[in-house]
Amino acid sequence: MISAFQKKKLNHLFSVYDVDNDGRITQTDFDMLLESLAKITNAAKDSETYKALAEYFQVNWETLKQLADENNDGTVSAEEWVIYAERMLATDEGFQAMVGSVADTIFDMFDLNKDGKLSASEYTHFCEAYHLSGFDAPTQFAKFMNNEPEITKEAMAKLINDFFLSDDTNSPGNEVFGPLA
Ligand SMILES: [Ca+2]
Ligand SMILES: [Ca+2]
Ligand SMILES: [Ca+2]
Repeated sequence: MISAFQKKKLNHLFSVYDVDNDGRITQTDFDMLLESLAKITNAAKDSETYKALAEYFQVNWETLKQLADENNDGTVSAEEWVIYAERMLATDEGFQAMVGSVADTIFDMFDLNKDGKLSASEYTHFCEAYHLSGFDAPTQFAKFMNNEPEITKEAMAKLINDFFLSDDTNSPGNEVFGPLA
């Protein structure tokens, strides 16, 4: 069972994925993410980078739809999302499938200078691509840094782990996708 606090975080993440704010996750949200990411990484439509990104988002959306769209209406509601996440988070394999590889890929996408670390400006790009708003990204980023100038992949994995699994309301990872409402 997930706690009420974990559920709150999952609902927050749902709103992150629901880029166009229509209350459900659809292909459109993934298309919008693809476009903002292509823009930030300067990937032209006919480039290999763009094709790889498009393929990545398509596979992700198809997988999510297959696993979460219980009523087969082609969209994932907030309720379906929480049920799906709760099921995935219940086992190590599920956690890896839902979170592990995604976190790695997203880190690599936004590590724009490919130095294996995430800087405040790279995190800001991440927030822009996901349309996270209502807060100052560099200030937010500073909360995660732990006296280091940048975040390593391992440190980010720990933050993301805490986002999904920690029940400690003081965990810095709780706000890795922006402050909780
Ligand atoms: Ca949507
Ligand atoms: Ca559905
Ligand atoms: Ca970097």
